[in-house]
Amino acid sequence: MTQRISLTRYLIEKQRGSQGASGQGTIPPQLRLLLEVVARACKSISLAVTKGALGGVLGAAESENVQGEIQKKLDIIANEVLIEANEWGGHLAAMASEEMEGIYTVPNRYPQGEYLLMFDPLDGSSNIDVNVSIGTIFSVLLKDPEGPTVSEQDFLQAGSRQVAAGYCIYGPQTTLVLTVGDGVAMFTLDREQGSFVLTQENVRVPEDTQEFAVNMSNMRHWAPPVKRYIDECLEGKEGPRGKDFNMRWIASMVADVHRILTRGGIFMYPWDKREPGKPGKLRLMYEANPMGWLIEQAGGVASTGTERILDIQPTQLHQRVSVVLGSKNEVERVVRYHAEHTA
Ligand code: P6P
Repeated sequence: MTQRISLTRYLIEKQRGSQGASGQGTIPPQLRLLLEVVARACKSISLAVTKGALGGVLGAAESENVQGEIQKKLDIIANEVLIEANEWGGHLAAMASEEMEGIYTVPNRYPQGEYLLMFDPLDGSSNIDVNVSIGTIFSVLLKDPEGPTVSEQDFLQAGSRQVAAGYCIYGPQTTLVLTVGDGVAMFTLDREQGSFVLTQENVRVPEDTQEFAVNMSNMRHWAPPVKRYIDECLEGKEGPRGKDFNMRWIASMVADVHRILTRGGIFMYPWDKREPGKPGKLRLMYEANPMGWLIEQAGGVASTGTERILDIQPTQLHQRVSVVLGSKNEVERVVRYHAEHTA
């Protein structure tokens, strides 16, 4: 049986920069600590999610988040778990969350660190009550060491400046998927041991696919290049693509992206004309950027349709973005269709 490498050992070897099981790459001690704490918080969230009705955690809370979305009880629980797990460790300066309007600065009673942590504590929460996979998405930036006290401005960095990103998917398995900039690794939670165990590293997204993920009910609202791409997929063998396509839409980005990291595919949540002023539905800082980096680190492409997601210079903490990510050759085709449309 292959030796089981725990997340702790994987991160310690990353910290040492040894050639161990994880290969090249090093991370500073404070980042290792941060990632261990986030993983521990995800274990707690997984326990709460798995209890479901037995834990009295299903259903809606009587509140809305900053996005104007009705919060689920588990949205609030997951947010609190991440805040409480991370605020005292001394590795963070501040946190930002889909569930909170402004940033959460580490209280003065705790030492301040140099990292900034952003998260969607429970993505896909509309699926909670129907027992479909959901997950936690997180992104880590470095605060400007020379800067004054931490503010929202510190978070407004392009996705290319992330130092770590990942998600934890709560499905048939609880799996943590992580990058620190030298490839993507997956860790499955061994519930008997209570630890995450390395189950895949050097994850690669196949450059081609026959599987697309999009919410087809929005088709009439899409821009022409997106409609052209999906129409051609639907024409299958008889059409210009010369091959049939399959469709998946879980309405849980974590689950759709996990499938793409596992077997390829293209995921799209494009701009649509229902809210022309909004570039898209998904949030840049704690959904598109971390997922986009993971996809790129696995050899895929992450675009808005017209530009690389990780190049976007954010102007607002909760800004939205159009997302087209996954298998390189398919995403590049969508980008080409956008360019041809505007030419
Ligand atoms: P729709 C979940 O609410 C989410 O933010 C993503 O996880 C998911 O991909 C998308 O929205 C689903 O959106 O419009 O299909 O419900």
